[in-house]
Amino acid sequence: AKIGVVGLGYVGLPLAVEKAKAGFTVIGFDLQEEKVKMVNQGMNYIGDVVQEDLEALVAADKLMATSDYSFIKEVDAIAICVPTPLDIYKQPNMEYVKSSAEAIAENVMAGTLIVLESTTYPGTTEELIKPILEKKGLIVGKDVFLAYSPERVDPGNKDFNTKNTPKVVGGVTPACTEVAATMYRAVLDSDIHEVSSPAVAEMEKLLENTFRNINIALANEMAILCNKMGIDVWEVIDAAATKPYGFMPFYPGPGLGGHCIPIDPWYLTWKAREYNYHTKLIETAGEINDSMPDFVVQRCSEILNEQEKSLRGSKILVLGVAYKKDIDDYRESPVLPILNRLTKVGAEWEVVDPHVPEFKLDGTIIESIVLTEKKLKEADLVVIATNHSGLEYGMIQEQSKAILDTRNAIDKTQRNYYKL
Ligand code: SAJ
Repeated sequence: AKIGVVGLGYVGLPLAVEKAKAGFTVIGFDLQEEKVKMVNQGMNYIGDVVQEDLEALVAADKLMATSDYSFIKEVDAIAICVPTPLDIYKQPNMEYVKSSAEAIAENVMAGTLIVLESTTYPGTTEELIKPILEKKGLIVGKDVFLAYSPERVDPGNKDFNTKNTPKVVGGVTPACTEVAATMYRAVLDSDIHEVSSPAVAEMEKLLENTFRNINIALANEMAILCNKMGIDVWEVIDAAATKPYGFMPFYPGPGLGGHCIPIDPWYLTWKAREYNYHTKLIETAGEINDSMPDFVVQRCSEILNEQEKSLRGSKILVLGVAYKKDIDDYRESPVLPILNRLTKVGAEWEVVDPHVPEFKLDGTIIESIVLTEKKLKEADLVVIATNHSGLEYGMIQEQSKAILDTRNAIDKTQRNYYKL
C-alpha cells in the first residue's frame, strides 16, 4: 500500500521514515523544493531521523518526495503533518492545514484515508477539513475516511520514538476510526487507542501539553518564591519527588521553549472564546513562564552586584541556546529573549552551544563559540542556560569567576555558584 505524508518537518519526516521502514511505499509532500530535493537525495535534516535509514529507503524507492500534489491520486492513506503556527496575537494560522486539505480534496481517490496529525484546536477536523472534502462531493465515512491522531514525538528522547509510542485515533465516523486504527496498527508497534471523535483526540493532545506547560509554570513560580525565601528549589523538588504516588517532578528553567509546549495551550484559549470561556489558568501559566527570561537577567544583575559589578559592560558567557538539553533546535528558546535583554542593558555576551553552531537572533546570524578556559576566565559571569551533556562542567566550575546555573546542571560545590 502507498502512504502519503503531507509536510516533511519535525513530525512528517520521522513519520514518513517509520512508515517506509514498516514496509509501506511512502510519498512525502512538501511545498518547499529544498526539503523535497534533500529527501530525494537521501539527505536528512531532522535530528530524530537516522541518516542511514533515509538514504536506504530512498535508494530502495520506498520513500520519495514531491511538491506535485497530483501524486495524491496514488496513495491509499494520507497523514497531514503541516505546521499550525500561532500569529503574534496567539491566533492559530490554519493556512497550511487548509491548503493541504484543498490539495487533497482536489486529487484524492475514493477509499482513501486522511488523518490530520498537526496539533490544533478542538473542532479543526470536523469544522475545517470535513467541509473542504464534502464541497468536492465526497461523503466522509463512505467515499473517503477522515480522522485525527496527534503525534507525540519527543525530540532527543532515546527510549520513545514514533514507532513505540502509543497513538490516539479519533474518526469522524466509526468506519473512519476503524480504517485509521488499522493503518496505524500496520505501521506502529505501540498501542492504538481509539476514541469516539476527532474532537476527543484533538483535545487530549492539548491536555497532555497544557498539563506540562502549567506544571512547568508551577515549578518556575516555586523557583521565584524559593529564591526570595533563600530555599534551594531543586532540593525541594527532589524531596517532593520521593512521594511515590500522585506527584511528578517538573523543574524550573530559564523559560519555556520548543514548538509545542509554549504554543499548544493557546489553541484552547482561542477556541474557548467562541464559548465565552476565559482560560485563566493557561494565561496565568503563560505569564509566569514568559517572565523567566526577565528573572534570569535580574539574577545576573544581583550576582554581578555582589562583586561590585553591573550588567552594563560586564562580559557574560551563556552556555546553551537550544531550547532543551542535547538537541540542536533553538526555536522559541527562552535563551533568545535573555540575550536580547542582556544587550538592552549593555552587557556583552557570547554563546557556547556544541549543538547549535550558529543561530538567528532577530534576523542577525550569531555564531556560537567553542568553550575554552580563556573564555571562562574572561567572563564576569557564566550562565548555564541549557544543560547539554557535552559541556565540560569540571572546567566550568574551576575557571569561572561566577556561575548562574538555571538548570541545576552541576552540584553546588563552590564559591560564586548560584542557582536559579
Ligand atoms: N521544561 C522545563 N521544565 C521541565 C520540563 C521541560 O523548563 O520540567 C522546558 C524545556 O527545557 C523546554 C520546554 O519546557 O524548553 C519543553 O520541553 P519538553 O520536555 O516538554 O519537550 P518538547 O517540547 O521537546 O516535546 C514535547 C514532548 N516532550 C515530553 O513530553 C517530555 C511531548 O510533550 C510532546 O510529544 C511534544 O512536546 C509535542 O510534539 O507535542
